Amino acid sequence: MTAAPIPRIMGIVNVTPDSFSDGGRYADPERAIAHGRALLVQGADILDVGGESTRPGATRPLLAEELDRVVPVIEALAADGATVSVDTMRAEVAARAVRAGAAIVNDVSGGLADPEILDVVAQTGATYVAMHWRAHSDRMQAFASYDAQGGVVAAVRSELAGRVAAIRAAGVADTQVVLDPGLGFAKLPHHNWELLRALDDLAGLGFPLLVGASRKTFLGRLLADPADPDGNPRPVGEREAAGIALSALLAAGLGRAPVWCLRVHDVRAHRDALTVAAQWSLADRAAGEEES
Ligand code: PMM
Repeated sequence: MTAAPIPRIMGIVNVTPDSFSDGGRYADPERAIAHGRALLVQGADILDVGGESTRPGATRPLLAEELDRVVPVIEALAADGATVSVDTMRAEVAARAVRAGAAIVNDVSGGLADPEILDVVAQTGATYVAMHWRAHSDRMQAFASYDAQGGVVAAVRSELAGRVAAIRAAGVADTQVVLDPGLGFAKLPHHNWELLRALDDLAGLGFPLLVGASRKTFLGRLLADPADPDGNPRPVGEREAAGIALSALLAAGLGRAPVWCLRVHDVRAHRDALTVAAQWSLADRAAGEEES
């Protein structure tokens, strides 16, 4: 048995006052830079710098606000030698971020929010993460319905294939592209679990996969207190262990396909989980060699 490669870790640096997962702790550029540096020490391979919160219901920042948030942070972290990704849906932000040193454009809209972002990617040669997305965060949950298209896995696969066609048409090379199922974006909890169990279907499109599950509501719902009559999800700060378990399962291949990258908040904890997975596959390989 050949072991799947261990995923890369993308550490999250949200330079936003209103992110659901870290509550604006790194909204100030200096704090965001310090946080990014700390994530590198903890073992991040990539730092994902974002200036727009995409939590359900969020409203969009102005372009100038987004630029002011992310550009100085990207400049400083890229100057340190980090591989930096910009989490943006805007072509202008992507262009300025790549000029500031970003190597990856992480577009949660897969080119739907601002199609010109694909031209920026084509011209700069940046790696492009195209996530499955249906609408902006203030109304995306109204689009969490997939029954008419044969279920969530078939729908996400076909909609991502549509994005791939647009990405190619803009002149982006296949080697630049990474796909992402978009957990939590226009998805109900069961949709996220179905996608996680069928990553092989999405891998069938022929591109590396990125998965972002860290601290999301579907984990909070899974962990809801059964005694709570309102069924409230476990608070965001108490979901980390579930995310770490998921990273370990995905690294062990239980999503039925290798994952190229995991997007996470607590880099050290997820790095530990992946170190265990790597050790496990080394032991598997040694056992295989002994048998042969
Ligand atoms: N999730 C969020 C933001 N950006 N990017 C990608 N590629 N995939 C994701 O799942 C994703 C993302 C929202 O989570 P956050 O508010 O914790 O950053």
